[in-house]
Amino acid sequence: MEKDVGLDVSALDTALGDLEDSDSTSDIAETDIEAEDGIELNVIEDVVDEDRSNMAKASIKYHFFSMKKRFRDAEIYCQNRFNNGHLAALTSASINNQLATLVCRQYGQCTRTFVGGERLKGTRFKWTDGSAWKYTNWRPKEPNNLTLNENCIEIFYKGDSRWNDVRCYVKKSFICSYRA
Ligand SMILES: [Ca+2]
Repeated sequence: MEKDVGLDVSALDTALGDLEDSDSTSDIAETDIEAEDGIELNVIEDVVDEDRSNMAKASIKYHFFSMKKRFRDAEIYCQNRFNNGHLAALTSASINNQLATLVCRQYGQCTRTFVGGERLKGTRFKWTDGSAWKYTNWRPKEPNNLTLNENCIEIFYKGDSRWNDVRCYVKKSFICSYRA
């Protein structure tokens, strides 16, 4: 019986040691600073090349910005900030899922976020970076174009990484992409 107690104590020591190590990195403060200046999202490159043939062999980088802008202002911000910059095109399930997971993990919350999809006409949409419109990932009953006024695409409506058409002039966080 005494032996069992001894084992428990040693396990507790190990757990406390791990806790102290992770506290010393002060993750929270660093994340707050990065959020102001964009958070780099490292999507696996092979997948990007495979799915975006019009940008073949280009190394595509993604940055999440927590600051909120209207869709058009966010697109212009991406263009000005990065060479060949645009709002991000979600052209495959892999890119969609990787970006969504990275934003939630690295920013710490799945906040409503513009990506680069905008309505052309009716049910036709395009990506602002010129990527082909092939893959779609709408939430159930979307795009519903509520009050015929939802011409831009967001992710994380109700925390869902699938897409919602939404008003372009309501300010939101956004993801830029560009060729490195
Ligand atoms: Ca909608």
